[in-house]
Amino acid sequence: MQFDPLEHPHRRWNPLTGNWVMVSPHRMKRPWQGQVEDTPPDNRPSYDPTCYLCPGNERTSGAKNPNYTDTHVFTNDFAAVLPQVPQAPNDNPLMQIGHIEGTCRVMCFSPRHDLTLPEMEVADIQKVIATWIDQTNELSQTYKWVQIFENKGAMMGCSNPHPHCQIWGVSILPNEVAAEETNQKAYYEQHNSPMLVDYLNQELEQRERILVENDHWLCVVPFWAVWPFELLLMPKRHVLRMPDLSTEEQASLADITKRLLIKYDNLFETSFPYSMGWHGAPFVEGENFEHWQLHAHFYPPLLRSATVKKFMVGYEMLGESQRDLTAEQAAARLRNLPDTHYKHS
Ligand code: H2U
Ligand code: ZN
Repeated sequence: MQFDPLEHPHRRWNPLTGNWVMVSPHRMKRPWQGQVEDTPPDNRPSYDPTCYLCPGNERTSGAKNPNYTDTHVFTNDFAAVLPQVPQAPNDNPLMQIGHIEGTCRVMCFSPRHDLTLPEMEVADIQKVIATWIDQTNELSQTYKWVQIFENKGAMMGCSNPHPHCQIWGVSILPNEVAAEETNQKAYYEQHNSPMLVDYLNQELEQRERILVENDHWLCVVPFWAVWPFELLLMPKRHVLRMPDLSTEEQASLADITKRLLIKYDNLFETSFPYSMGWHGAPFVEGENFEHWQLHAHFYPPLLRSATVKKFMVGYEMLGESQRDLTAEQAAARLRNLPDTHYKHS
């Protein structure tokens, strides 16, 4: 019998994290139901007087939002990390305590309460990217890691539908990033080339997992995806960090972001929930980070419809992640969806 990746259970390796994921494609033999389940209609007003992110409104802290017109950034009133923390004793190897300092900011994408990124104009998404770059430049003066992330949708624990993300600056490299640092560095030392640039070139050759691309960006369902419709977005050029993007690459990023998020919304004709975030080279004076490639991860929880999510339980908690739909099948489904948002078609 010959091995067929569309037929036989197998494991795939994630070279960024060093983890394996189990793929069970034979289970996909079941015909695709493709049903679209009912979700409550999304009829938000463009301004909500009770929203703590809308312009001019008061937040829990008593602070008042300015009448901002594009993006707006403020320090989280309930920040998870603080700029100054005393050193804790760390003398018990089984109960170690690590020191961390940092700051948490909230960033509104738009004054419009009713919009989401895929429904915003490309020019306005470009302003979001410009603010991400300004914030990264500012926070990297103090912190070695700047994490930009968006939790979208109640299913991902997002507390407010007003389009926003969070930006944390921290004094340490968190787990996911530390693994990416170690693995990209080891790959570079062995191959003398950045891992994700080599990977990107293979994806461009094979063209089996591409969802959308433009002159400067490539978006794929990564070979090692865990979440059913997980995505990896990367510049086609070797770029270490977001502030290194040219103006043209930023405009092009706004374009591809809108296109990929429209595909997401069209998949189940719902405002698609996800956690997304950016990873780039850390900020440490005098250290070489040539092994890094800037990228964004998109982790959506949905599996089969607007209401059926994938649970990471059982074998996944106790053994390792598992999926049925292959990365290639997921990419084809997304690629074949219309480029016009379902609300406007
Ligand atoms: P989500 O992205 O998870 O929805 O978080 C929004 C953040 O907004 C959340 O971390 C903060 C919460 O602490 N927040 C304020 O800073 N001020 C407020 O008045 C309410 C919420
Ligand atoms: Zn609002």
